Amino acid sequence: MIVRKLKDILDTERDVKAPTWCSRRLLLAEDGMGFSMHHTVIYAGTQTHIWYRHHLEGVYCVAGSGSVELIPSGETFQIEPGTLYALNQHDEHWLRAETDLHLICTFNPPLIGDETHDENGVYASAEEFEKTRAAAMRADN
Ligand code: 9YT
Repeated sequence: MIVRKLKDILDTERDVKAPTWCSRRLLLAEDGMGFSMHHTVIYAGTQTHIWYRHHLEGVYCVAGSGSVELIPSGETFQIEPGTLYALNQHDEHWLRAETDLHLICTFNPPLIGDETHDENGVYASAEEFEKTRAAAMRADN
């Protein structure tokens, strides 16, 4: 069994920080569950362009308020505690936070490490991520 506490991963390599959010990666691929699970905070007053071409993501709100707008249709859904949205079609979207938005996010396939969005709001596929990580390790040696 894996037991892990949020307080024990804060400010470690599992606490990934981006300009509009932080993502505390409670479960990653190496944990062998077949999905990753994160406690993510989207900062109040921000908007983030997201498009997970290589992943499916389920998002469950536990605190705060905001909205998700589908691109290109503009269809918008309010997010509040108790709301789930699932990007079951790799949906491109804007995520907006009115107050700090606390979200439990699950990814299939699981994230591997410190993935962050590229200029299109995309996380690299597992293959691309491992290739980049191996190249960075080679450059370090
Ligand atoms: C809800 C969402 O997609 N936020 C961006 C961060 C991402 N979910 C993550 O890696 O936790």
